[in-house]
Amino acid sequence: SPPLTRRVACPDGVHTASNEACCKLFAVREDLQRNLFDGGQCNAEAHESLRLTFHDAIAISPALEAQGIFGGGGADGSIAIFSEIETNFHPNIGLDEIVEKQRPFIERHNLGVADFIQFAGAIGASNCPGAPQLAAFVGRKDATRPAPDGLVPEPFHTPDQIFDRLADASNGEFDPILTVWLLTAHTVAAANDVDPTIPGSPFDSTPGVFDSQFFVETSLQGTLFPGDGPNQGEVQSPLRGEMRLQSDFAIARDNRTACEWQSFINNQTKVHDMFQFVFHDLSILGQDINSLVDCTEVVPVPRAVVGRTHFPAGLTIRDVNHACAETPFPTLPTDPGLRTSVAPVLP
Ligand code: HEB
Ligand code: CA
Repeated sequence: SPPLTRRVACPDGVHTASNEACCKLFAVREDLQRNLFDGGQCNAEAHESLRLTFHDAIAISPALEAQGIFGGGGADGSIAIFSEIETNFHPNIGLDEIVEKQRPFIERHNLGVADFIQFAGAIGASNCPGAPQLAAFVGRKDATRPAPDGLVPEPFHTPDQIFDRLADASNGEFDPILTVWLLTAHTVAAANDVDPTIPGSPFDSTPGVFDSQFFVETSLQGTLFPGDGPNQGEVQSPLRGEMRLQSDFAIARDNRTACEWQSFINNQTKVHDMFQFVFHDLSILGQDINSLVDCTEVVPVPRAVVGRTHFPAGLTIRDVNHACAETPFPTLPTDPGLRTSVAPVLP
């Protein structure tokens, strides 16, 4: 049998941890769950906290550095430390709100800003049934300067632009396939600012569940704009109340990624495992893993996914844009009843 891991007793007198550097995270976790995530919900703030992890981490560019230009520090907290600069960058629209909601938590706890942002995203995601237990590290170096503008992908960017940007940020690791894995996050997501007339419009019909419905619903023929669209970065969606990003639409149909996209449908193990893998690497972009302490044990193991993969009521395989030539589209049941509209995610 494996050797027992020696654990340390934390100063709070309640918890034990594999490394004493993890002890301070227990109080941060309880504070977040109670006071930001409504007692452990996969709520709007949980979604926004997960989005913030990406917008902080992805702002790093070895390509700019090679030209002698500062390329940003990746997961270094710069989006909150220099929020007056970075939340004014166009792709970061709306993130000023979650940055300001998180700020008092950062002030109450003795944790770096970079560590806090990634930890809050991991705790938020843990409230969404079906999500993986996301990685949590302590010890990142906080930013001393803001990231440059132009490094966060926009929904109106082409797949080429997005694939190039993600590859640059990760020294080639985030290729088109891993970009699909990263986009699994849009299964617990909504848009507030793409169409400001309909804030909280989700990308799938189950924004509170980390399931594969996002991959099903982005594969359906678009038939309507849920609000006053078309807006920049928006294309037609298949359901009233549902927002579809042009970038998700295009990557779902691109010949480099269509089969990978389809492979997530009805494969919860893949949804779970691939996002766990890519978030680990996303969350430490620009940092040296050897100087970090792994505190993933503090992140709750999420509940299992609820519900089965399905076509929304009234829609069937005939409504699919079948973009993967190699593999048949999975056989799925259709939800019973009349077609309904997708409810917004309210703050
Ligand atoms: Fe994301 C959301 C885009 C990736 C996560 N996004 C979102 C939005 C947009 C985007 C536009 C909406 C905003 C508003 O509010 O209006 N993304 C995008 C792009 C990309 C992405 C273009 C690249 C491809 N994401 C991503 C990733 C992640 C994410 C990678 C991970 C982490 N997002 C997210 C989330 C959300 C979003 C979670 C939701 C938020 C809320 O709900 O609020
Ligand atoms: Ca979902």
